[in-house]
Amino acid sequence: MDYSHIKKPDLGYPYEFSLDELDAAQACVEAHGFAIVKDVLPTALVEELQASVKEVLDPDGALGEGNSFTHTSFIEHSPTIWKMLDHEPFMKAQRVFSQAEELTINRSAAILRNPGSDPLRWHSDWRGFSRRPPIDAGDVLNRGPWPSGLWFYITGSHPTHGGLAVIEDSHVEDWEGPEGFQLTPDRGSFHPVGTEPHGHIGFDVPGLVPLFTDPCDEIVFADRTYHSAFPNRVDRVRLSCGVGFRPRGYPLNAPWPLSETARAFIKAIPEHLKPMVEEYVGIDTSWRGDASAG
Ligand SMILES: O=C(O)CCC(=O)C(=O)O
Repeated sequence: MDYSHIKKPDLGYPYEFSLDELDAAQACVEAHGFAIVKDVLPTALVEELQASVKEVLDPDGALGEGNSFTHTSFIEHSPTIWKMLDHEPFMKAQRVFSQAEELTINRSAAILRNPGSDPLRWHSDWRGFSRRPPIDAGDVLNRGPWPSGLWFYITGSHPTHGGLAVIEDSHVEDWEGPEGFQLTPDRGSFHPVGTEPHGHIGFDVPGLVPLFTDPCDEIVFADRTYHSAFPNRVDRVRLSCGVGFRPRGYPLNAPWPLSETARAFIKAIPEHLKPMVEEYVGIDTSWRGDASAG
């Protein structure tokens, strides 16, 4: 399927903002579940990030055509992304989006999608739909009211190039799914009414907003916003990375010990950035809570 016919939509409200319009951007996230902020990072840093994502995720270029890879503790392995924490325009924006003056690093990620890589299943990152005790790391890290997406598509976001798509207004608590679809039983995804409850893959969804961004732009979406990624159908790798924050002092009680790489990261980060990692818990993607057994 070719998505080159998809154009930037006119939604009838602004959803692209400059760094001088952060309050309006946050109002858009609250009203519609997403926003784009233009030119948040300098080009030189974006070029360094591109090299770092490649170096950490696929140093030998061995991943191969059609494959993608997600790194879930990128910040522990990439001193380059620490430079974002020193870039005040970026940090000012994150304080607005996380609605807090004092921030802790919640999690980080980088994704590499080679040419030919598949589209992504529609999903919400929010893990608070169920009130069960946490069964995995996502349940621990993704149950707070902070934005889920604070992404940089550092090779750009475009429907032909594995770009991001969101569903406008899907971030509200009582959202029931797009017209013609119903939520899966765990509410993590949706499927066409009357079909098996498997998360939907496809771009025929009412309310879909394809996001077009340049490499220095930030994509923000709310904790519950449903999103997907187009397949990569151009002959260039697609790279993205992001750091997510939570307000400092938020009790998380992560049940796993800090990994060796998390401890090394906390030790190595420059002194003036240490307040942002005092409450960093890292991530253990192999951790399973008791409730997962039953
Ligand atoms: O691969 C992408 O662009 C989207 C990633 C994503 O949706 C996620 O990590 O939750």
